[in-house]
Amino acid sequence: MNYNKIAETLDLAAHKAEAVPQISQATEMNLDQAYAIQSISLGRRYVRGEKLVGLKLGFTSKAKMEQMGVHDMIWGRLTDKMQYQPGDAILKSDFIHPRAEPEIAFKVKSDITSEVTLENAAEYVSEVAVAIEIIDSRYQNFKFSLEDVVADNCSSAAFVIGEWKQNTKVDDISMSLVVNDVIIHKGNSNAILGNPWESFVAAARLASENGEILRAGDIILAGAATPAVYIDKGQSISAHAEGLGSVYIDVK
Ligand code: OOG
Ligand code: MG
Repeated sequence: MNYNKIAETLDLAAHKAEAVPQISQATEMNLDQAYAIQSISLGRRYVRGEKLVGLKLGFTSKAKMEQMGVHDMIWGRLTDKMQYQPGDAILKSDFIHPRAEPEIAFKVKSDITSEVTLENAAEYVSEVAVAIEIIDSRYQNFKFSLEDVVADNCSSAAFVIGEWKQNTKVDDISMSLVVNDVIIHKGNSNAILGNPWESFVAAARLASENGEILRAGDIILAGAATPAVYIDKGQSISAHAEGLGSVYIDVK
């Protein structure tokens, strides 16, 4: 398998906002290979000047696994170019078929070099926030196998984080995704692995298993609590989380 070629195909698909066929239809690929392709394709972004700012987990809720027909948690990388500020507008033309989902974000307090558990996780987090993740599969029809989506950096495309808050509860809180003032999806944060802190623990473990160190200031997106929704020009998208407030982004 030509890892570099596949990484290039996926990176260019994202860069040009043009969908490509699923890799797995032409090439057999296992998960390790898919993560290796993700890493190479991110390397191309770093060469263009993008900086790694954190990690995201995906398929941490049943709602998402069922929506996408996959069965396992995945992780991907977030860069500074993907980050927008609250109230910014994203350009639909920069994406292929973007979807939005409500998320919880953690900010890493200090470099993580030892094991994180549910008991000590809070010591490694300075702040938490509500977030919107924009996912945009580079595959035609937003259809993929688990290996395909991993190679495609887990559909990561953009994200926006609301006001960071200290010492604020993120487990068992209600969350919703709103489009133009209409609630599209409602859920509870515990849909994320039973407790979103489990996502932070998993991110720390996956990072260290894969030679990434989570550093002070890094952002972790815990995974969506509800299914994702297609978004379109002219819409205003917001995510709400009980106690964390709201964040919004416009689509132009
Ligand atoms: C993959 C990304 C999944 C989440 O929060 O579960 C994800 C996809 O659905 O395209 O970001
Ligand atoms: Mg997500």
